[in-house]
Amino acid sequence: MKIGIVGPASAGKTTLFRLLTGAAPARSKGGLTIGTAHVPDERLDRLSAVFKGKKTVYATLEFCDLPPLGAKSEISGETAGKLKSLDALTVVVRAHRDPTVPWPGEPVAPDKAFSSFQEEMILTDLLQLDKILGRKKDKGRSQEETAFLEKCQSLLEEMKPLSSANWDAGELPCLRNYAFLSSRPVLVAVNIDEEQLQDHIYDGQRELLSLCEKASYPVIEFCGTLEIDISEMDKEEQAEYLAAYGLKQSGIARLAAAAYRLLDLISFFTVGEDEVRAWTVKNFTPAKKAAGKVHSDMERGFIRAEVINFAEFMSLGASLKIARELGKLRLEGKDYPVCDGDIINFRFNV
Ligand SMILES: Nc1nc2c(ncn2[C@@H]2O[C@H](COP(=O)(O)OP(=O)(O)OP(=O)(O)O)[C@@H](O)[C@H]2O)c(=O)[nH]1
Ligand SMILES: [Mg+2]
Repeated sequence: MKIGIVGPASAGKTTLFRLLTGAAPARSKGGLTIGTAHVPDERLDRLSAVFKGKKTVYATLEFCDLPPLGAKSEISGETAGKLKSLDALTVVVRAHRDPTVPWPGEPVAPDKAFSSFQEEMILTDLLQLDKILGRKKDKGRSQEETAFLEKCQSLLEEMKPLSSANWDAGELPCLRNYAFLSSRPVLVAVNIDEEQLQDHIYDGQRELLSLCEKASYPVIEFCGTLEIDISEMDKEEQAEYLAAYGLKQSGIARLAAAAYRLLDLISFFTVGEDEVRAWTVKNFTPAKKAAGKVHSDMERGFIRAEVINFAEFMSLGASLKIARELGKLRLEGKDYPVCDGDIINFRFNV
């Protein structure tokens, strides 16, 4: 799962990418700069404290730092190709007013920058759709497919991103197959300054939030310079610093968590003295398949999953022994849909 960081020039894309991916060196693949980000998880920290795990392994996400869009957020053919290879997009827009950071042209309010991007995404799809519909050799297209393409066309002509529509199970294969840009899940990251963070307001905020609500895009406001300071502090210092702004989590932690949810990903945990670890699966993954994440033998020889959810585990005094004695460790079969926060011990036999 890869998430592209995209937006106008100098919006703070690379700053965000570096904050998310930390010290790990970026890799380059297919013209993309890729880095791995940890998904902070307070539950995992607490489990690690309970089990005194020698190692704590967080869930990860891959982010890609992209070159800037055109002066009016135009998406070039080359960029469109890159964006289509990604599973979700984080659009960075600038609200901060630091005069030492030059704008690429006239200053653009964040809501305007975002709506330009959305329009460009829709226009890119319309162009692709025109080509598809005009293609002679595809005259043999099935009725379902034609209906799907027409539905796309009417949505796009109303300037609605394809991600905003409801798609039934029959349409989903088409949606995946055509990979239209505006069908991608989108998250909006607004780069604000400290004063705007303190006052909870910036120019264009109301308009931006309303646009994003309509399209069901989550919005994360972060202050790039402040996040750099925070990333250099230890945990205690971080907490104090954030509390002074009335925040519980850093913008980076909020963004990583939002990206995880955006991709419909959940975490289950395995616990032990050696390692306390979060594993990533799609929501509703059956237990047997989830076991395969940990080890292929566990999937092959799957017998049962011993499960307790994090919240219940903590409410029972954070003890597996007590949970077992009270019969609260459920034995689940191969089709059990794993839930976010499940602590699982896979029983297997190979
Ligand atoms: N004052 C201030 N400056 C910031 C903030 N975030 C980023 N910058 C500065 O803005 C400039 C551009 O930031 P980048 O992260 O390189 O932006 P970018 O979007 O990657 O830029 P391009 O890749 O050139 O399009 C740099 O000088 C950053 O130090 C912020 O929150 N506040
Ligand atoms: Mg950059």
